[in-house]
Amino acid sequence: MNIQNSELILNPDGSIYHLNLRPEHIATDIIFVGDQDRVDKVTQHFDSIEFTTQKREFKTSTGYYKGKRLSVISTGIGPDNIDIVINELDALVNIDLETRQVKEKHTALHITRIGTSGSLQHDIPVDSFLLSSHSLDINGMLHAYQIEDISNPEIEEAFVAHTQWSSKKAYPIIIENSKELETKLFSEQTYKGITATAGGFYGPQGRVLRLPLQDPNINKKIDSFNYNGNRITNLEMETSAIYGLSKLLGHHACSMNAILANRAIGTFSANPKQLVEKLIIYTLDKLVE
Ligand code: R1P
Repeated sequence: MNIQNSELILNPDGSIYHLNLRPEHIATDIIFVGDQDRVDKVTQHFDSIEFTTQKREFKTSTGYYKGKRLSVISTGIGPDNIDIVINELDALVNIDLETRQVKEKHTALHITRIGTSGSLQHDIPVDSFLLSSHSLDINGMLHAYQIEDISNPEIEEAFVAHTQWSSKKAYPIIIENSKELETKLFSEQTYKGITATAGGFYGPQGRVLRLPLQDPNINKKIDSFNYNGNRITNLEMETSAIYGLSKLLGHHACSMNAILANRAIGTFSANPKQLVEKLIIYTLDKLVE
């Protein structure tokens, strides 16, 4: 069946609508960053860059690091952007853009996010690295899809009971990372835990400036959740959407987090740029090992 022009939108040069990319522009190993300025911070370490483009917050550069072809893409902020980025990247490799038909042969992408995040636990300090073994989706974007095969009802039910999660909010979903990528990226230099992904920076992450929260104790309840030794270690805004859509579409994904803040203690890194730079180099080297 042909996918209609209104559903799969291409630009006049044949590139996909938001990312501005054609299939030949991307590698199958991809690094996601949030901030578009972070793309150059990654590619400055490359041997060579073959292609760069940008539309809105989506900047892509493809090149070689120590002989491995990699694309670096900025996703901007939030799960709504991840819906665009992953669906469009998947279309580039798994849909024939000329015939508008799904290809018979599936191509799996390997997606590693290098992000910044706030720790929720006293013992996961500022300036550390954390690999997301799972992600807890509390933003709801994934509920637009059929998620039965990727969710983990037992732990989700335990989380709902522990937090007395309001039924008016999106039902939480726990999604696993790619064990293949985790094996490459994990070391004694990284903490590991469940990363919660919120759909906003302030209220949805329990921050209060002038607006009271639906549940003023939500962060304390999230911090104290423990399921067979699995804790929710940090909060950010993309990982569950990346894990969920990657699993549904047959791609591999793993998130690496630079812990900039410790929300349990109230501290913030004295040198966030240096920490992100260290995580970039660590991740690049692990990907080519
Ligand atoms: C919020 O300031 C942004 O920073 C974090 C959050 O997930 C959100 O995107 O990640 P990035 O630094 O990767 O953008």
